[in-house]
Amino acid sequence: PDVCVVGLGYIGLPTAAIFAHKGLRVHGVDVSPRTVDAINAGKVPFVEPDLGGYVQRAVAAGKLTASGDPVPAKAFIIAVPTPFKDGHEADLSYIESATRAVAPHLSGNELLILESTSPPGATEFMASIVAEERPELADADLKFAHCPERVLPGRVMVELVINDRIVGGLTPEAAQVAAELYRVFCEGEILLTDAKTAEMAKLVENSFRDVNIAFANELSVIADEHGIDVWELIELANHHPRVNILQPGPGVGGHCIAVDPWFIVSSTPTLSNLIRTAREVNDAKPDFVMDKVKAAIDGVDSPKIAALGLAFKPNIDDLRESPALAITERLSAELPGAQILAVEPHVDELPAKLAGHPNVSLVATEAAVREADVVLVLVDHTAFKSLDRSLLEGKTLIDTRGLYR
Ligand code: SAJ
Repeated sequence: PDVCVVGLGYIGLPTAAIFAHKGLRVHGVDVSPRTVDAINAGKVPFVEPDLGGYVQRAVAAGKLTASGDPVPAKAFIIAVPTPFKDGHEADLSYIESATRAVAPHLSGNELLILESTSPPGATEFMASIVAEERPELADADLKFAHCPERVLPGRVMVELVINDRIVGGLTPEAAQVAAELYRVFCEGEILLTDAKTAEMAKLVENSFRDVNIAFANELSVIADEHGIDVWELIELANHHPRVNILQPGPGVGGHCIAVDPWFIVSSTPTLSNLIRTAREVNDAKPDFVMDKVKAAIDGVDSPKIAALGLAFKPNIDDLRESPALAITERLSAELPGAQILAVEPHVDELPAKLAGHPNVSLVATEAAVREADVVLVLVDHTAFKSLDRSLLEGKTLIDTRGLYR
């Protein structure tokens, strides 16, 4: 094949599919047999708009295949997870094992790209693993680059094509060759740099957003203390030509913004005070929401709480690192005498983390609101906006998203 993509998740699979769509021969690799089988059958194991069509056509055209092991290719793209360990340090073990799996298939002139979001130095680490596995290739022409993606879940197939792209090489030549590869489908600008700057650029982008959301979340707590409406406050302040405050919520979720800033903090702990504090502010927001709910049900006999939304952001079914889901779990555990009416129009059954909790049930929006004493809005799904507002009369509304203001 032209390209071998290791890791067929939210980034690897769309990337593999779009290369195949452009006519390259692509082989995808994943440790999950379920994922491999789905792809070989032309199917997608998760929800992402338009991805299904790309995969189905690429597999039917014989351009995309999948298996559990890498095969020789001109370029390898590693797109495996980089979670963090207990001390918020990045866990590079998936990158390491993917690199070790690729190493035996190298002949010496390949391009190896790390796409996984990584702490500074990870691309060098990848090269050091190859050097360890294949010392005889020390003087060969292997090229290493880091090419982070910045696509927004839900818009991946569009943003892969139109977003500008940063390509950082361990050598300038490596950056050049990697840029030529991405040019196959990327219509945005391709910006060349060194690998470490590229690694940091990705982390900095998500930290920028995290710090700005933390500002909004801190304002929401301050405004609450003053008894004023934070959404009106932000709307007014944003009329200033150089002010653009983001929206507060119940916390920050997803697998990127709540994770990536820690890679900066753990690489330079004494220098990253603002970034760390922003993370702490956002992570503390669920405590504030819990306190509000506890105050609202104080003195209410067998209270019923409608929790609107479980996803990590509006209009998706993605529950990973979702503050809404975490808060609903805490409601169930910390308020055993309350009944939790969980509402999530994008799923058909309670997620594993809530299934089996005797005081939690999955209920339709209107029914939940009718029955509840307390209505807690956790996600601003469009589907919630059409709710008949008169149903909220006589109930305590805790609206973390400002949906019903
Ligand atoms: N959020 C707020 N208030 C806001 C904006 C967002 O509370 O004003 C919350 C959301 O509810 C959600 C979290 O932040 O819980 C993150 O959502 P998001 O839509 O901002 O971002 P993600 O995690 O879906 O995708 C981000 C994007 N990064 C940036 O916008 C800088 C995306 O471009 C990256 O590719 C992606 O992370 C990634 O993979 O790193």
